[in-house]
Amino acid sequence: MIGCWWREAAPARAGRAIAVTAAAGVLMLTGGQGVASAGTEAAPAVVPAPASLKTVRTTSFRLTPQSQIVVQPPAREALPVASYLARILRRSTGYRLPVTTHGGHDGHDIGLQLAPTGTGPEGYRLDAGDGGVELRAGTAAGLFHGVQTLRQLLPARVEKATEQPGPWTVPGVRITDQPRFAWRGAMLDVSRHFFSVAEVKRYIDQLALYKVNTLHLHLADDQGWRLAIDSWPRLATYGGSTEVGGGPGGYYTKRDFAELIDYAADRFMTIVPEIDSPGHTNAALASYAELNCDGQAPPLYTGTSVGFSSLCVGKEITYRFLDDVIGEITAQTPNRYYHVGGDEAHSTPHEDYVTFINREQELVHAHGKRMVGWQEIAAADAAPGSVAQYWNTASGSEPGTELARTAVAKRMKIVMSPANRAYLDMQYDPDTPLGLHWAGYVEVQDAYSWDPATLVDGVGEDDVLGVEGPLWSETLDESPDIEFMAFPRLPGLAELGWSPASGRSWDEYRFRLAAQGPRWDALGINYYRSPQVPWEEVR
Ligand code: TNX
Repeated sequence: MIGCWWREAAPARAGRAIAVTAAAGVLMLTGGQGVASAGTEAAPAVVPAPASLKTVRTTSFRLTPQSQIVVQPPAREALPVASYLARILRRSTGYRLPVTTHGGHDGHDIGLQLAPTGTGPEGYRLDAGDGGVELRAGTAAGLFHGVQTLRQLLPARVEKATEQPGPWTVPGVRITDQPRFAWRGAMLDVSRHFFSVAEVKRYIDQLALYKVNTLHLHLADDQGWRLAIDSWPRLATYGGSTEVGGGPGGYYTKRDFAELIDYAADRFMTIVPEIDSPGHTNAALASYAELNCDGQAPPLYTGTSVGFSSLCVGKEITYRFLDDVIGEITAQTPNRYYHVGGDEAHSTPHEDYVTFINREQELVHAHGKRMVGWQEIAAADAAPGSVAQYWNTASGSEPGTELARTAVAKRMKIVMSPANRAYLDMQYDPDTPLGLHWAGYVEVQDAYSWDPATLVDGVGEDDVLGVEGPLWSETLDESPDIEFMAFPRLPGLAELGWSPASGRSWDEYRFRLAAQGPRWDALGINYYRSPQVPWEEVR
């Protein structure tokens, strides 16, 4: 079994001023928005790379003070997306940009239309040129993802919160785009350190930029229970009262949680809740003595060890507790999944573990959801359509690779989160001031240069539901910390989840990634200036 042997705590906070060395000058920037190999045609620097993008050099679009955002009927679902776009563009351009449903539009306008485009439930078509911008999708989600692409086609200063000088030009493009995988996720551990509603919303906005559609919230672990459960109130009020290092912790009220779910939904992102079990449960065990096999509540825990706690598999109250918790949470979460955790249950005998996960799966099904869990749940009688989240490193000898094949044999789906590629809490190198390194150091190239459908022998394209970047928070406690670990790796994982497998290469990607830097500067995102990324060459 893979252990997690990291150092206890990280030293200073990550600073912004990290020196960057520019890489070889063979690529050039064009028009402030694109990068291209010398002598070849410029391609706009969009991340994730669209499935098909053609630049049309003879034309371009310019936003003007007269521009409108014109929504074609049927408008009801498209209007909120148009308003979202208008809010972003108005701040930096200072233009009025009225959203209207009246009439046609001319060369200054941005048109949004819900119409079949043959690009699936999340795809879109985007044409830009001197005739205007035409964004079409079969769903509002598709329009929303198309809007994210449009943002990246505009100059980086469009992301600023205050009025900036123009011109606001979009290169001539024809884009047809749709995702490779349905689950493009990020996980945030709000247990080891608590993050406020505002901090989670900030991360949601950043994830939406890269077409991430799943936010997995790790809501309970040994160090803290972070969601109010009416039938077991002490979970939050006591179990949520501290965090790693002994800080004040915190929890989301039901209203807070509903606010997060709505905020995510407005960005076409779904929240998958996780209550880790049967291990990683000290906060619950400390809150209710009756959940312990010996009837004794342990003290709250503020360290970073794993594998010492377990719910009591033999007691019926354990399942009444789970039924209540799962019932209250699933009543709030609209999507089809509930994450049971299931990892590193080192204090639960294997037979008990299987019994426990089987019973928990029944409860998840009784509440109308599919079970998701870390790879270990594949050892239980997981149902077809349940999801195993792969977290080992695929070196070949690890238990996770076998568990992943077991999961496939059970017709489960796999979400790929290999720790040495996708774990956003891994340090970039030995000097990274935050994070852990039990799975190794994960530089930006390591995080990008792999493929979800070829990583584990016996797990192919059809078995993979998607990709997720987990961000464990033993060493992180505020937004700048989240950002420093997620950026610039998260956009690369998002691209693995969205873009076609063919034609991707680190040598090309790193220039598109570098072009994101000025956007993050404009948005105030605290990112790691990896020396692998040619930041200076795209300024
Ligand atoms: C392993 S991998 C864990 C978490 C830790 C993380 C730190 C897995 C499913 N669990 O409990 O927070 O490593 O990187």
